Amino acid sequence: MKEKLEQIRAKALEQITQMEDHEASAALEKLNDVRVNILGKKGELTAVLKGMKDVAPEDRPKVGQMVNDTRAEIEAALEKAKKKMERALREAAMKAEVIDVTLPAKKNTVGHRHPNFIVLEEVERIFVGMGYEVVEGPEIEKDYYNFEALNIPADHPAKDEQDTFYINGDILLRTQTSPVQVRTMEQKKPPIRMLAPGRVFRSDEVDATHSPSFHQIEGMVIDKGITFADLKGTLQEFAKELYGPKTKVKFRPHHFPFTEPSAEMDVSCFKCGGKGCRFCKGEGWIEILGCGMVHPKVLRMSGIDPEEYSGFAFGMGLERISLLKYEIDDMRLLYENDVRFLKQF
Ligand code: 2NL
Repeated sequence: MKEKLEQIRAKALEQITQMEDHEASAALEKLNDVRVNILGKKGELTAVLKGMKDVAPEDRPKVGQMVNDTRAEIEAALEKAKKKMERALREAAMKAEVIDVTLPAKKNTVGHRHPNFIVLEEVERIFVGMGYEVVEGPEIEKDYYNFEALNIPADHPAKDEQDTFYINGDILLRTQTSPVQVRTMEQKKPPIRMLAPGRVFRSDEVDATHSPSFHQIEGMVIDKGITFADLKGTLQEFAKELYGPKTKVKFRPHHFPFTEPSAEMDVSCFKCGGKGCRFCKGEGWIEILGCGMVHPKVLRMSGIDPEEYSGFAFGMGLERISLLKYEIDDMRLLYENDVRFLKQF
């Protein structure tokens, strides 16, 4: 019995010592195997304990003591090895997680203001300086606000499904920001001095100068005694602020259903000063906006008496102004938002 116990003890301690050379996580598992094989229900030491009935009664206390001592010694060795392995595991994990505080910090990549936004803020600054209020409105509109209230008849080519995104027969994606002005006229008594910038939609194929979603800035002034002279003076001032004090403007007759009379405004080429160059295609002039006196029918439909009040309005494409200002030759670049492109402006 004594030899048997000695043999179990020696084998167990040897196995445990061997384990310490193994990779820690595998060794922890094997350590448990040792525990089960020796101390477990069917373990070797347990078997010895079960054999006690064959030991002479007078020897039992002594043998029992020996079994207990052996068990305690093996348990202590197991516990010690387990602690050692757990420490090794923890140290390995800490090593793997080590933070190198001398590494350079991760670069913080900030974006850049979009050219459209830079131009929008500039245009807003100019008109706010002249007492205008910036007003926004819904991008999904009623046919009434987008067309009818602007004196655009049902059979007008702009109303074609080819040009306008319809949600249904009555609801559409606005094709201009004029509905914002109509809504303002319905709600406010003149004087009105407003700027209506925003996203608009037209069913266009994407190319260097077209996109199905783009931006417009419209403006409108309504008060007693507003004339075409106010329109001209205002827009001339705007052009000088935007393109420099030497800028000249020229108005050409045009037609819009919502203004009468209507005009398009050109500015003297800000590249060549009007002599004619590649930029203005030899013209010396560059078209930048459409404008006119608000049609009396449009005023009346929105509840403003055209006998008492008159006004002017204008509209420009934001992308067009950005492309010209920054000499960008393809509108698609404005929608890609590649920060390497945006950072140039
Ligand atoms: C263009 C021309 C224009 C307007 C927009 C307007 C709005 C109301 C009444 C009358 Cl509520 N007019 N807006 C007037 C003239 C021209 O835009 O070429 N835009 C890109």
